[in-house]
Amino acid sequence: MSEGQKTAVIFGLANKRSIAWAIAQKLNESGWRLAITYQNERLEQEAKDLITDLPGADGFMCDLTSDAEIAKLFEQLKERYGVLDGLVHSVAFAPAEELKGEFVNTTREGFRIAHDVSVYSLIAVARAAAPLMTNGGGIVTMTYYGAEKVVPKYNVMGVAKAALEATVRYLANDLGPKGIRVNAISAGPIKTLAARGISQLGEMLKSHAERAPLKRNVDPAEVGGTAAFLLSPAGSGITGETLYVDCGYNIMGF
Ligand code: 0WE
Repeated sequence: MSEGQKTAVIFGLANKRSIAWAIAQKLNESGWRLAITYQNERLEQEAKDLITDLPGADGFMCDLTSDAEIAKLFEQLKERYGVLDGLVHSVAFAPAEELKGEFVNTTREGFRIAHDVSVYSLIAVARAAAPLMTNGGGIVTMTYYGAEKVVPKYNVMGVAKAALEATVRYLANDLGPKGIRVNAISAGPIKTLAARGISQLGEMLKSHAERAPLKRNVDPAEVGGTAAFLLSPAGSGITGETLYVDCGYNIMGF
């Protein structure tokens, strides 16, 4: 390990199309040492195959719906690294049925699951990571425009992303005095495993590319680059923010 190398933990790796993977690659290129987590045994082999590509990176299993697994993970991270400098949260889930019909039909259980997995998990890992961020640090999560404007079928995920963006501000206020910055990246639509189940994704990507000032869709590597920037000293004055990496889509009124 090189002197002064920084260490980040990344949540949300499922496969090579994961935004978490694009961020891991950029952080690796920027010289970070990485702890990369995956949810369960089902995703373990694919995750391990990817992690092997990154020198010095380690894989850990952690299901963020379990307080016990989070506690165990951070014990392992403390043991292995001592200090953490960065945390990336690229995790979201709502039951498939919730992303099909009308928002008004959101179920109590669908609402609970979406908010538990996609929002509470950030609070839980931020609290667990803070004591390891003894030199200050950066936390980055992923959000989407459906938090602020209605995107048909995004439904309860839009409400969860609104809560996530507010969570970023409240965490930034609590952790700022410890030198820990907390920000969200609002990415344009990207073809990931999570997005693949969405029937209108092809149509969305086409319309996004037509309307965005840059006349194209976002490359996951651009999201990775923005995360690396936010976690770097270049981002040292930014906290509590939502940064758009959407080719300018959000600025348009018509
Ligand atoms: O945040 C997301 C996707 C999040 C997501 C996707 C799924 C599909 C499979 C959360 N939970 C699930 N559950 C599943 O069972 N995006 C920003 C991508 C996305 O998802 C949409 C979109 C866009 C864009 C859903 C409906 C409409 C647009």
